[in-house]
Amino acid sequence: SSPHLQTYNERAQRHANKAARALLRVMEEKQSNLSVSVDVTKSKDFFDIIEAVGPHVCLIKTHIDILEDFDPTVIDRLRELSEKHKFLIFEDRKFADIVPWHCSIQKGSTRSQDWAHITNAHAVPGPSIITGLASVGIPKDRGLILLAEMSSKGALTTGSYTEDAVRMARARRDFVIGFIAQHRMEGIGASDTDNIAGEDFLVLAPGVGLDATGDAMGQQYRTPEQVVFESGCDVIIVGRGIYGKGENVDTREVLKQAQRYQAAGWEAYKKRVQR
Ligand code: 5FU
Repeated sequence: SSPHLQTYNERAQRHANKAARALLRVMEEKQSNLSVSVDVTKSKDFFDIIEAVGPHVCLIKTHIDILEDFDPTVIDRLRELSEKHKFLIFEDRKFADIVPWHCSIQKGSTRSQDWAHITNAHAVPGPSIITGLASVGIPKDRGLILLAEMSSKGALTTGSYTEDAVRMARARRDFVIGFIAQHRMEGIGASDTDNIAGEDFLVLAPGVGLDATGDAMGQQYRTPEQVVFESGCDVIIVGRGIYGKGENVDTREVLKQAQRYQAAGWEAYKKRVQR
């Protein structure tokens, strides 16, 4: 049956990639398909949010370059919290360049391959982006997510672009574990000769909100029910729905919202695998 009708646990046992297996196991263990996107600029707010939501998430998504007071101790603390609360880390780096930058991710200031279990890339440069990132990520058991569909209004990630992104992923199923997308992607763009049996792409969906339908800058929100139950996505990515502006955060409110989204995401998943 299609992966979205199987339990996270069943999929964890079969997945070819170690980071994907770890994520699926954590989801089942913590009963959470919630990823919180911690898009704040001060490390105090960053850690206040992570401490509050840590027990309720499977994955913390970062844009590490937006921290105005970043220093290497941020990474040490983030890794400690990842072990303490058992969540994986996803650096939303959106690589989109030719291969030589992979030298820079090994040597630059943040070196996300050392601490992020998962990172992502645009498909626009073609298969070389996967080859390049795999050369750094595979030895460290990392997983890569490709952007197949974006949540913003007017996004160009549609039709044949999405299909080509899925074809690129299919060719590297050991490393590409899934997509940023709004729907399931197994079998998309496959020809009769492609072996798609056992294809299991994790679908991580941003643009999730319970109280808003969008923002003034083109973001579009769908509910956990729409994303997980109706469209079969696996992980809900929530930012402002949980921490609002993200300044001087009220950790009790953040905790309350995290629990609310965790419950909504899990309920939609239970409903999906039970049907
Ligand atoms: F690839 C994408 C996308 O298509 N839409 C997104 O919103 C990524 N995102 C990220 O998810 C975006 O960069 C934010 O980090 C996060 C959504 O945050 P929000 O506060 O829930 O809108």
